[in-house]
Amino acid sequence: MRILVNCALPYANNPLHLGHIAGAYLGADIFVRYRRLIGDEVMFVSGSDQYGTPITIQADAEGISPADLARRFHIEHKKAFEGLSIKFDIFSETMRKEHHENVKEVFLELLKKGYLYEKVMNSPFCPTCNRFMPDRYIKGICPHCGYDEARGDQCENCGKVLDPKDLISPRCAICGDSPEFRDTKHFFFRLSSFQDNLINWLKGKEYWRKNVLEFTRNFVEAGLEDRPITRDIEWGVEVPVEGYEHKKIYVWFEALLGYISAARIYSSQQNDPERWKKYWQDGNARVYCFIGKDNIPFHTVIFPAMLMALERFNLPYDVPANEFLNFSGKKFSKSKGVGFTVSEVLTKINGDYIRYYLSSIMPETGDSDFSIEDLREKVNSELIGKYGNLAFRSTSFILKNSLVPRPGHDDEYPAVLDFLREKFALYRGYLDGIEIKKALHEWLEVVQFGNVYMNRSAPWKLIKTDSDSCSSKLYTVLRIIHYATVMAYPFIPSSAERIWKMIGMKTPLESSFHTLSEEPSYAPIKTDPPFSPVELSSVNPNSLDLRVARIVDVQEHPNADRLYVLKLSLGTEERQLVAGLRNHYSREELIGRKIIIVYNLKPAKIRGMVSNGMLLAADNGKDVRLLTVGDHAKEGDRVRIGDYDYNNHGRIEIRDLEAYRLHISTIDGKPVATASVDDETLVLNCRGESVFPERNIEENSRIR
Ligand code: B3M
Ligand code: ZN
Repeated sequence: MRILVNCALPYANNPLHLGHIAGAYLGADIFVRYRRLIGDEVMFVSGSDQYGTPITIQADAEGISPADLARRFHIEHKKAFEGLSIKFDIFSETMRKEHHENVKEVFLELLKKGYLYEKVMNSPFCPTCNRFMPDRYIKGICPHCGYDEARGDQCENCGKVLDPKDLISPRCAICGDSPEFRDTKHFFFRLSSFQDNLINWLKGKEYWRKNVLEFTRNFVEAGLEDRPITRDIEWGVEVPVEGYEHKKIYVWFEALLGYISAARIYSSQQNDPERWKKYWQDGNARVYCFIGKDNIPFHTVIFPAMLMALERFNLPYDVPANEFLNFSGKKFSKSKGVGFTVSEVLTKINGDYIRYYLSSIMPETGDSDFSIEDLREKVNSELIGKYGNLAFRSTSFILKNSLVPRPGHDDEYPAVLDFLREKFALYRGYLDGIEIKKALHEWLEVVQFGNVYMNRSAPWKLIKTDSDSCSSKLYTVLRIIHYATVMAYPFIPSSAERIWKMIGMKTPLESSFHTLSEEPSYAPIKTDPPFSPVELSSVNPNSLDLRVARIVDVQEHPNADRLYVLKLSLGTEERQLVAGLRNHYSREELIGRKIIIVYNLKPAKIRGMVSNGMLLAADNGKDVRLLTVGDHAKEGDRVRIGDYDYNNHGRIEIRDLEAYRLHISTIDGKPVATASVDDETLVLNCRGESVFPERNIEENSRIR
C-alpha cells in the first residue's frame, strides 16, 4: 500500500515539549516504521510553521527579525526530532519559496473557481498598539463555555472555533486595552458551500477515533461559515492580488498546504518531481494526518474542504488526533511552559527510553499523566529488566557454554510459535488501527512470556543432563527474542537494532517482517548488557535562571502610576525592567538595593516600556517585600533552587513561574524564599546562603 503520513507543522517560535511528541510526532513515527516494516511504500512529511503572529510577537520581544527566529527554531526542532529518532523524509519550512509558489497557485485556482471572494470585515484594532490585532491576540470570555481566557480564534477550553467578535469583553492580549472594530477588506473561503459534501464524506469515517469523529460531526452539523483567509499583518505569504500588498495569507490556510508543498519539495529532491502525486492524487493511496486534539477542526473540516475545492486531491483517510499529555495534572504545553522540553530531557535520558515511556502512556483516548518516577519504573522494570535482560542472559549463557542453538529437541516449540504468531497478529491489528499503547502491550506480553519460558526451561540445569534439549530450548528463547525485536523496532528503533545484532542477525531489521517465519541460525555475539538503567532524579526540573541584580536607577513609568522603570546592574551587563512597586517602595528605598530577578523571562513591553526580566517579591495581598541575599553574593550571581542549578532551558514566560509555587517558608525561625518542586520544598540559595525577604512577611506569602 502507498501511504502518506503528514504530521502537524510545529510553530517555530518555541521549543518542542514532550507533550507535542506524545501528541502527534511519536505516534506518527511508530506508525511509519511499522508500515515500512510490513513492506508499505511510505512518505513521511512535516516541517516548521514559520508564519503567523506567534512568530512576530516573539521576534519583537527578542528584538530580532521573524525570519531569524523562525530559522533558529526550525533548526532546534530538527535536532529535537533527531534526538528522538523521529525520522521524517522531509522536515520542511513554510518560508521556502516553493511553498509560497504552491500557496499562491492554490489561492489563484480557488479564486478562479469562485471559492474565494472579497468582503469588508469589521476587525479588532488596538488603538494603543496602533494595529489590527490578530485573532489569537484578542482575549475575552468564550460565549459558549464562559472560559475567560478564550482567544479570538479558538477557545482552548471548549475547542470551539471563534471569531474575535464573539468574545464577551474582548481585550488586547499585548496591552490589555479594549479593541475598536475597524473596516478592512479581506478574502473569504466559501466553507459554507462544503457542508453537505463534508457530512457525506464523514459517513464513511466510522473507523476514526471516536473523539475526532464526534467533534468533527458536531462542528459541521452546527453549520459552517465562510472564513477570512487573509490578514492585516506583514509576516506571511503574500496575497497574489493587487491592492493586498500590506496583507498576508492567513497562517492556517497556508500551513495546511505546507503538507503538499513539503511532499513536492521532497519529490524534487529525490529527482522524481511528480512522485508526490502518487500520494496526493492517486485514489489508492492513503493520507494520514497525525495531530494534537487542538488542531482537529482545521484538519477534518477546513483542510478537507480546501481539498474538495481543488477537486483532484485525496482527502485525509484518517486523522488520529491524540488528547493531551499532562504533567503533574497540568497540560504539557510549550506556550505555558509546563513540563519538559525535548532538549532538556535528551541531555539526561536516552531517546529510546523516552519513546518507550511515551508510547506506554500515549494519550490516545484520553489525557494521560507524565511522571519521571513512572518513566524510571517502566523503563527499568520492563524495557531493561524484562527485554534487555532476557536477551543478555540467554546470549551470555549460550556463549559461556559454547552452545549452538538449534531447533528440533523442544516439544513446546510449535506451541510457542503459535503463541508468537497470534501475538504478532494482534499487534498488527492494533498498529493498523493506530492503537499504539495496545500494540506495545502485546510486545510486553511476548517479552514476559520469554522470561517465563527461560525460567521454566532452566537451561542451566538442562545443560548437565541433555545438551541437545538445552540448545533447542535456547533456540526457542531466541525465536521469542527475534519476534519481540521485530515488534519493538517501531517503538525503540536503536535499542531493537542492538538486540538484533546481539542475537546474531545479519539481515536489516527495518525490513525483517517477511523473513519472520523463516528459521534463521542464531549466532549470538558477545556484548555488554544492552541498556543502562535510568537514575533517579535524572531530570533537573529547574528552568529558572535566577540572578542577583543591583538597582542602579529608578524612574517613574511615563504611562502608568503604579509602575517604576528600573535600571539594573548584573555585573557584566545592564538591564531595564518594569516593576509595580510604586505603592510599596520609594525611589530612595530602591536605589542600591540587591534583588533577585528571573533572568530568562521573555522580554515584554509593559505600557510601551521594554521590561527584560522580572524581579521577585513576596506578597501577602497587602504588603510587598523584595527578596534579597547576604553580603557575599555578587551582582550577576546565579541563585539555585535547592541543589538544582539552572538547567539551561532557555526563555520562559511569566505563567511558567506558577509551576514552581514560589512562596515564603519559615526555616530555623527565619523567613526564606522556597519553591515546591516534585512535592518537595526547596530553598532558593546563592553561595550557600538562603534568599530571604528584605523585611519580615508571614509564612506562605506568595512570591511573584
Ligand atoms: N502550527 C499548531 C501547532 O503547532 C500549528 C499546526 C499546523 S499544521 C498545518 O500546534
Ligand atoms: Zn494592544
